[in-house]
Amino acid sequence: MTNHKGVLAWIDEITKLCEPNNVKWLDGSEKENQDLLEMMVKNGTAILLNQEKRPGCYLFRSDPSDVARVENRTFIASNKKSDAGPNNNWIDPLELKKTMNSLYQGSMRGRTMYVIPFSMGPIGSKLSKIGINVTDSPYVAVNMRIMTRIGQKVLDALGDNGEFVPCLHSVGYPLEKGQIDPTWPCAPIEQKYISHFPDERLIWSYGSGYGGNALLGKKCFALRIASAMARDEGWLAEHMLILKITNPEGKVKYMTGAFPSACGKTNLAMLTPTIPGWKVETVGDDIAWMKFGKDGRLYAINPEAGFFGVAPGTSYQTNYNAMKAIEYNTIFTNVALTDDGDVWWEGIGYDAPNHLIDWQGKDWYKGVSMTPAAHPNARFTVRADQCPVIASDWEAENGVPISAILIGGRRPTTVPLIHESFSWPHGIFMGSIMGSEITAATISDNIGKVRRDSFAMLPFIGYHVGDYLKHWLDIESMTKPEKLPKIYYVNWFRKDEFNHFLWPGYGENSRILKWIFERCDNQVHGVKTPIGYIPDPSDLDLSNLNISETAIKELLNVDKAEWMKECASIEAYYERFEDKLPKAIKDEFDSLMNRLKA
Ligand code: GTP
Ligand code: SPV
Ligand code: MN
Repeated sequence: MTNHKGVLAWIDEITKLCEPNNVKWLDGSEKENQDLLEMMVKNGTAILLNQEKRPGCYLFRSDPSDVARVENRTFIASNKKSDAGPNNNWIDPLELKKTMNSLYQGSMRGRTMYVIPFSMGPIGSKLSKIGINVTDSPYVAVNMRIMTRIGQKVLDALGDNGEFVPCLHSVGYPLEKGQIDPTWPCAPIEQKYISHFPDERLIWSYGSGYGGNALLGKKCFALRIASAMARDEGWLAEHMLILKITNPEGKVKYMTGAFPSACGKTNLAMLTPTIPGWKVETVGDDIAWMKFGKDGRLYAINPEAGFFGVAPGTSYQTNYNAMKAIEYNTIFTNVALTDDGDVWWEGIGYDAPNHLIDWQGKDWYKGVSMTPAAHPNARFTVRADQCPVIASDWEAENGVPISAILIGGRRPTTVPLIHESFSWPHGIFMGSIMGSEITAATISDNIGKVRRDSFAMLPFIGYHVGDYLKHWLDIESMTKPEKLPKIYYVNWFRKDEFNHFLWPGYGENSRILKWIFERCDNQVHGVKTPIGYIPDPSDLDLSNLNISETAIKELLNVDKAEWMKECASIEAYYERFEDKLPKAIKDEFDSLMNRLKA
């Protein structure tokens, strides 16, 4: 319990507004977790998986309309519209609160309201921040327990007057007397609101129970609200993995990587190197908070405590460490169920059995059923410390020092396997022009189409994208140039004319990490192209890799005509910034054009 007057007053206010049957403060204990899971198995919300094959594992199936983040129902309600910018949906905060207040009125009737104090980052660390999540979804409660640090310890760290971010969540499905509760209650799409009030550091989410819409510590707090805090306080809140890499001589570096949703962060963070003697360990797989240390370097912490990872495509071949992590104590959402109570998904690395129950709870027959058995955005939720390669220092109180920042996305053409920026502003320019095919991680009619996604933050910046790029540029003046990480643009997804990936990816990406590692130490040179430095193919470790010279040539190809077309598309994207495109970015764009024309 707590004597924090602000917390108590807020909980009181929400209780009066949402009218739950009960209010339950979560203490974070194992017993409480077991009780919640048991209750959900009993009422049919959860399926207990085969306890011999998957001890401590549960399966949930969401409503078919509630399977991913909903970007067109996500709002940044800043006081000024111009602070939200072209990448965000904006509604006047007063108007939005009015609409949502009437939705929240009695929205928890017939349900229990869970109060979940949580810490983003290790409890009590100076880099951490505290939130209080109020939710009427027990599914959210058990997931928040994995994804963040929750319970009484957090209230103790908060004390009587510490700062917290109020995070209100309701599935938006009040139960009147006698009304039957569906297994996945949620509201219709036009009533869903994933709302952020960055000026008052407040989150209101209504109508969805899935992923980033509902686990409010993740995208809502650790990115959208935290990015606004970071801008004000001089740090960075980013959609980035954090990895630790050790070379055969035992030298360690840390790298972060910004790739859009379902573009390979979890995989890179847990990679099993295929080159002998190299080791990769995981610090984080989705979000990095980076602040300057006393030595002038950027240090990153992973504010999360678990992984909410994409299941399809995850196999012992592609991501061994994730597969080991999810052998026990894991929550699966929207994967397929085998007849013997295990899980299956497309790309799990072995054939489907003849019969499955698909993610919608329907019979599925191999060779007959035409739809995927698992939803493409099916996910697992697992504690970070279950990952066999979690770095021993992943909870380091002051974070880990970053040597390189990787950025990238799914680009079938144009963008080479790897290129390095000429300078910090050029690296920020590279981040600004990042593009990627839209994936199933968001609900969209445009899946597969390339969209610009600056630093993989398009749906996650809590303010204007132009101001965001300016903040990245301003970082340069906060330290000495040699202290800044180098910036690299990678693309594992370039394809040949037959639509096949040219690069084998996954563990083989270690070869590219090695080049980056050696570039950071000036051990290899870069070949200058109009877009940045690329490797001399002879500096790439391709030993024991079955790849043709033509493929390597194509992977590293920088085609001026293709890049001129790219520039036209970048220019169109920049037009949306109106007067907020930083001059340094425009200068970088002009320089690129000049280099391409030369
Ligand atoms: P979010 O959790 O949505 O932010 O996604 P993420 O960026 O962590 O992506 P993740 O690592 O889960 O990968 C998403 C999909 O991309 C999976 O189906 C992977 O199998 C696939 N993938 C990851 N890395 C590679 C790669 O190097 N090459 C190829 N071809 N596919 C990859
Ligand atoms: C993403 O979409 O980038 C995710 C999943 O990591 S979610 O938590 O739904 O945002
Ligand atoms: Mn993500």
